[in-house]
Amino acid sequence: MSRSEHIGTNGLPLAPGLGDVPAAPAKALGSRERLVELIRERFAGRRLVVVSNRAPVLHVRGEGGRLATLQPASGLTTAMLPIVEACGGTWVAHGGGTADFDVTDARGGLGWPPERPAFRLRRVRLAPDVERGYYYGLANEALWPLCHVAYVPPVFRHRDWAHYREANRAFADAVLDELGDGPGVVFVNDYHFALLPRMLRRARPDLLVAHFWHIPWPNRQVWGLLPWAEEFLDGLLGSDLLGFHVQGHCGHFLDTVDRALEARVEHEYHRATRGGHATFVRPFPISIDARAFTALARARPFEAAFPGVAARTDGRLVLLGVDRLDYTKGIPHRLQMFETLLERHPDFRGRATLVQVGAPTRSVLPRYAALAREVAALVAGINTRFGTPGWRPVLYLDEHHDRDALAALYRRADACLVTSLHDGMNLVAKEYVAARAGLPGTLLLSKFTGAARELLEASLINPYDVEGSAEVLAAALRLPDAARAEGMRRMLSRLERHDVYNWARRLFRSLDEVAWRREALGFPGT
Ligand code: ADQ
Repeated sequence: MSRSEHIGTNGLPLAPGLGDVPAAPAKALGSRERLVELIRERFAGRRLVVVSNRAPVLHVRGEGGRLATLQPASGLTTAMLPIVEACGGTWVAHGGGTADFDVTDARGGLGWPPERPAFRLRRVRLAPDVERGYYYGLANEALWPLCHVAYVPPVFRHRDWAHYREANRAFADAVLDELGDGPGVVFVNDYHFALLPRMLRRARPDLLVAHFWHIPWPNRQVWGLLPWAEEFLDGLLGSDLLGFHVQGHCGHFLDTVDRALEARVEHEYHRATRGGHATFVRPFPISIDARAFTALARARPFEAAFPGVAARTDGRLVLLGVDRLDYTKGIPHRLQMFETLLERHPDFRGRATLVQVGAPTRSVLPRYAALAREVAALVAGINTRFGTPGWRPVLYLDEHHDRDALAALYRRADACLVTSLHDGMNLVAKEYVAARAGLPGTLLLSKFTGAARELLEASLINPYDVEGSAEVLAAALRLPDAARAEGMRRMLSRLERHDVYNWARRLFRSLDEVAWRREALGFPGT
């Protein structure tokens, strides 16, 4: 255990009881086992197919043509991987790695992990212009800003729309090919595949289809800006169950359908019916595998994972930011907040270091490239203004990191700063709580995240209010360690009960209810 883990923010050794929460004893039946049991019992005989744009692993050619694997930084794959590992089935995803198809069978699939395959990964090949239009264009320059309402205008190109349809078609074909004629449950993920549920329903009305939308759903006026608003809604209403992180987004969705489409919306039953088919719309707040993340964070010493950072922060407070470099995460606001903290509370100068980890993402898009430049300039500005020969205020690590290294960094951090301008959930906040495992900590959390509805002991901020947020941060850092540990422990205990398996179990239980209803109504294929 590193030195910092025994020392509170006030520099005094931790009182007994403020330390690490001991590893929880194994329960009779853990949440992972309960999920697997539910799927075996209720969906026996149906093949499970999970669909997402991003794959859990990419194959690339490294130096000298050596084959290497990459695990992308993504909230979605973080959440889905343990589920698919537990339940088996097929995961259909874009094959975006340079060597992805060097290792697959003739249909583009492979067992994963190779040494002991837990599921089949089916990769979908997209032509470069289709990928550009569907992923970078429609998904990330149109839908992403439209849904997050972070004051970045969406861009609508008709060519992107054509590519989006084409990509959805390619994924639908892959799903149908994997299923053959057999019965199936398809779990579609995210805004990349709004048209997929309708395509699947047309081809195979007997399939059970769930769709989970990982980002916010805006109000109907904002959604109405989308030139293809009706087509998207119709596509999503091909599913049996549509999930969002929070009730507010479900309400927005039903309200949007009510105004924009020929459909019957019954708010009291949380459903919309179109062409005789009902789609249930419910909140399922996503989570992480908290116990596994705690174990990961304990496994690797921070000093070994980040020797350079360890040397520069020894004996100092570490404030941590972990994000994909995305404008919705409010990274410039966070840097300005830290600058304000140093300006107004000089006792933190020389004593606190902000470690900002920013994984590059969607960098070919101009808005993302501009953000990377803005962040680098802000970091340089703060370091020039406040830095001293022995202290660099901001350490900026603008690269992807392995999960075990990241976990060690979270564990070392005295505070984690989540300043999203809007976020469906935000798993970083949950990973921090799990990594600290009851050690004193400060979670500064934007109230515009789904996570803010659950992590009630966090210090909530409005990131647009930079000065106000800096004051909340200063006050939170000055709280006694007993209070900082108590809050973290409470959040951890809730997180352990509501982990990612529990999330999936609730979702599949709802899907099971839908299947019963369909059966009772004599729906095809049940
Ligand atoms: P994201 O926008 O990707 O997810 P988030 O939920 O915070 O956001 O997840 C990010 C994940 O990437 C975390 O697991 C984090 O550890 C990892 N990560 C971040 N930076 C990294 C780095 N430098 N190196 C390696 N890993 C890094 C979307 C929605 C969220 C929603 C999730 C899940 O935008 O609101 O919580 O999906 O539904």
